This record gives sequence, C-alpha cells and structure tokens, in this order.
Amino acid sequence: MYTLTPMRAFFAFKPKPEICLNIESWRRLNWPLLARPVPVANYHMTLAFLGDINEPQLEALIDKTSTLELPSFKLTLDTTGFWSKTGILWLGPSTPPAALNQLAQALGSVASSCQLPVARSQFKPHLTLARRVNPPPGAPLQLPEFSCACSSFALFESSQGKHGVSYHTVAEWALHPSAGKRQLNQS
Ligand code: 2AM
Repeated sequence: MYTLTPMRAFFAFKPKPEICLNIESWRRLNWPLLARPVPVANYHMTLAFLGDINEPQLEALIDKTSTLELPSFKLTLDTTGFWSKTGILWLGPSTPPAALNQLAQALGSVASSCQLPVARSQFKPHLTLARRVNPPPGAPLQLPEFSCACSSFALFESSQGKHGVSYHTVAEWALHPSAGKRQLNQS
C-alpha cells in the first residue's frame, strides 16, 4: 500500500559548499541590493524538473536512475543571464559540457518512462541567483569564473515552509570518470 502524499521533486546538481559560498560572495559584491536573492543553501542546477510525484513513481525513478552509467565532468560557471518574464537572474556555463547535456537527457528519459514528461527543449543549464528581479539587473562588474567538479547528482524534494522553500535530498548518485555509477544514499 502506498501512503506517501505527492512530493514536488527534481533532479539537480549542487556545487560543493565552498563554491556556493564563493558564488554568494561574488553575487553580493556585484548585485548587493536584490530583493529576493536565493539563499546560498538552495543553490543548485536543475537537471530535470519532475513536478508532483507519487510513491510508485518515486520508487521507479530511483530504480531506473540507479541503472544509469554516466561520466563525471567539470563545469565552469562563467556567464550570467536574466529572464525578464520570470525575473530570474542566473549564473551558468557559457559552454555546457556534452556530459551535462547527456546527464539531463538521460534523466529526462527516466522521467518520461515513469510517466513524468520533462520538456527537454527547455533545458538551459543555470543556477538561479535571484527571482522576480525588477528592474533588470546590470552586468556584473566582475566576470564570474567558478569551476565545479560534477561527480554526483541528486533527487530533491522541494517543500514550501513558513520561511520559504527548502530542498531535501531524497537520493543521491555518483558519476565516475570512466565506469558506472554508485548510489550513495537513499532516505
Ligand atoms: P530554476 O531551476 O529556474 O531555479 C525546483 O523548483 C527547481 O526546479 C527550481 O530550481 C526551478 O527553477 C526548477 N524548475 C524548472 N521548471 C520548473 C517548473 N515548471 N516549476 C517549478 N520549478 C521549476
């Protein structure tokens, strides 16, 4: 019997804490007055947004993701952008590595096979720095250059609380330079 209420879920890559803190310092220096910056603890790059999932879908997602064998890669976050419709100010790679697109595509396929279609045409790798930014922010004075080793990714649950949204790691998988994958934990 399945008892879990639907959870809002997504696959994402989180840079290491020290890199997130460097990104936040740079963000504060270059755009000190943003009204709605993303808290540093929430920094992530979405690989596939799933929306609400139920328990059978969660189990299937974890099982199928655990069969993936995908390589680790390096990512350089060296460009910024602004989407005026949502007011999203973001940081991302000017040249996304092929392995990043491959990972997002593989997770999109896993999601589709669990009846959770992900719009692949919309994949634009980015880390959201602030939301509902208005007026449009200027260009940063210091160009970003943050190198990240992407050696794992996770399935997150997004929860809305009194103090805003928070993300909880549901399951995490390793990526390896050459062979295979290893599931790190599951809660
Ligand atoms: P973002 O990647 O632009 O920041 C959890 O909600 C994460 O999934 C957020 O990072 C969010 O936006 C991303 N996301 C992608 N598509 C979404 C959608 N249709 N609704 C909500 N969040 C979405």
